[in-house]
Amino acid sequence: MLSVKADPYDYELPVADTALVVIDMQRDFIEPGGFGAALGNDVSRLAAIIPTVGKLLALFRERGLTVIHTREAHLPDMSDCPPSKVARGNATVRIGEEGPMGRLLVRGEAGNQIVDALAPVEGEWVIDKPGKGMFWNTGVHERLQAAGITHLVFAGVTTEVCVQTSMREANDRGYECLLVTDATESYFEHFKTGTIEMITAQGGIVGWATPLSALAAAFEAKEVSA
Ligand code: TIU
Repeated sequence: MLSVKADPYDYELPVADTALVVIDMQRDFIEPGGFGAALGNDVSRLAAIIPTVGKLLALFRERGLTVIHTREAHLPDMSDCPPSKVARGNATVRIGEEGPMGRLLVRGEAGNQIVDALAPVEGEWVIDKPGKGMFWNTGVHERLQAAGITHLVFAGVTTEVCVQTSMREANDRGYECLLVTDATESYFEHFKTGTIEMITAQGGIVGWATPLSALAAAFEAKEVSA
């Protein structure tokens, strides 16, 4: 068991029963010409966390731990995309329509892939999710249970939309969740801050939060003492 300095108090992390979940680090949210940009957002804020997410991935990969990547992705026939989701907002190009990187938020399109720097490697789980949360219509809960995973460490984008929704879904299913604060980002700075406060308030009503340095220090301290 690792003890990680975190808010609102130390997070106890059972190494073998913990998975890293990297939410939606896709070109569609992070690069110009994707879905995030079509909604009018400044995507450069999200690109800035790629190196930190890379270091977090390395921490788990070097130790052979479970790594899960999610992608917000719809079937090419859009049968898993509610019309309300397509209609929402004032996007210049809508979900399912052709953009510079292919059809927005559609499985298999160039823009729907995880950014090259964080691409999944052999053996890692890649979960295509039609919703904002990672549990809706994905079967991932059953897979996690079969693997004996009880603790989830979260990173990715965006903090208040797909990351927070996934953490809340995980919370309701009994997982102990830790958010890595410098490995997540929002198009809106105050939403990121507010989300971290919401998660950790009231004694960790949704979970815990900590920077990558504290998580890395906890791994290293255990390995030195082992
Ligand atoms: N728009 C926005 O902030 N997020 C999403 O639409 N999806 C995810 O957060 N992945």
